[in-house]
Amino acid sequence: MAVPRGSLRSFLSRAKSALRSSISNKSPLTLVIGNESADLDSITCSILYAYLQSSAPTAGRQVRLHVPLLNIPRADIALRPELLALLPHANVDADHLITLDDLPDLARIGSELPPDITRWILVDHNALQGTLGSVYSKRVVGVIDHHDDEGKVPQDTGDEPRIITKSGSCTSLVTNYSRDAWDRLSTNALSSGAAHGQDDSLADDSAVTTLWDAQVAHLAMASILIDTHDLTDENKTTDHDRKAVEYLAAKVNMSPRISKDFDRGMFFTKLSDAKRDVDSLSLTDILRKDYKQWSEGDQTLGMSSVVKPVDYLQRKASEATTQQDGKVDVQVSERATTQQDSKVDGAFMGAIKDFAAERNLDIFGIMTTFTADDGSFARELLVISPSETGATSVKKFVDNSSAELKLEEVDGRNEDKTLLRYWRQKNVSCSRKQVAPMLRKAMSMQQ
Ligand SMILES: [Mn+2]
Repeated sequence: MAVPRGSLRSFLSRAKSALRSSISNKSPLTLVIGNESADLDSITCSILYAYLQSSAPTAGRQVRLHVPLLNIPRADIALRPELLALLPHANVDADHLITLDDLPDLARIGSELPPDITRWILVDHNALQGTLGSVYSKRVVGVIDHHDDEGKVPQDTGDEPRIITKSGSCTSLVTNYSRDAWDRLSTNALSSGAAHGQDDSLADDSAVTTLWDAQVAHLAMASILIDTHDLTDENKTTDHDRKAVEYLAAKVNMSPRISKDFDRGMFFTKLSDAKRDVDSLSLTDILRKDYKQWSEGDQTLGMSSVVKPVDYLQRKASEATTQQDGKVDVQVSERATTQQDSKVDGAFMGAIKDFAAERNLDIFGIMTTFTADDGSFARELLVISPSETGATSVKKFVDNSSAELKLEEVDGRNEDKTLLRYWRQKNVSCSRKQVAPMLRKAMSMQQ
């Protein structure tokens, strides 16, 4: 079933009710899902893909309603201040978003949402992880992604895309893939008068459809700007990203109502400031905010990406332990951007060991990014391993990758059977997208 062209807001409401009725009637369902870190990129590219493919015919393909699914529980939306800052620009409320809470309970999901009625499109990852992966990975019909190809999606995806290529943001790839469909949608809406009567405050159909386009364009542009530092990060920005931003800026400029107030630099700064403002979050929430997990054989790796240095996290941990009620409401000072190179202390070590133990991890890695005192972009990598096999994998990783990553040790020891390594990562061009595969390779060498 194709849906008539409407705003993103009305599309998300329709998609949510379609999901509900598919679950109760066992009727066919197509889902578009980003990765389980559910960063801004994963969220926006799944929504963009679902919105455009649900409304716009692509040659040779049946038009179906696509449901965009955030790969997190609803409560975790609150951990993403940059998303909350962005949603008003797209005229969407957090309640409109569709999350894992809208699926049946994971313990019964295979019977309540049988795999054979589902089709899955993966965006911003190319191997479905966890429970969803074990139940639905054979039902993946298409992928658009910018991570290393894990070879899990069949080479021939028929009418559906199989695009896996390097770009700063996956949303750029989805934007570029969808531009013909989007342009047809804008034109069709204008000629058919589909928008008529949906927004009385606007003078004519053209104003309505250009407004809807501008709102969707904001949503998409946000991730590309965040992932490429407003197209200035040379290590990340590709032609895909530049091309997509140019196209999206044109969509914004088509709307007289939106374009008069739009300033790309200010838009980027607003989102970037929101993303870096984690002072109100607890240490555990900061670690959960952008977290991914993988299994290799019988070992499990978890990795958190964090927008503050280890020193900041250490102070969060020690302040948390001095709070009677366990709530962190003390502001950690912005000395945080200064790299202190502190040794890892007891409170922090305890907190990250607990985090790893709760998830049964063999290796837990934390990658930090921040601006150093001299204004340069800096990275750190910290790894703990509470298991013997994990520790062996970490040593292999060090042998194989420390030269490439230019790791400089800040702290390293074994404590109560837990191995700890903490480095400055001088090769700042490698993010989790590169470092996780290096760790996973070291893990798989032990199988
Ligand atoms: Mn991404």
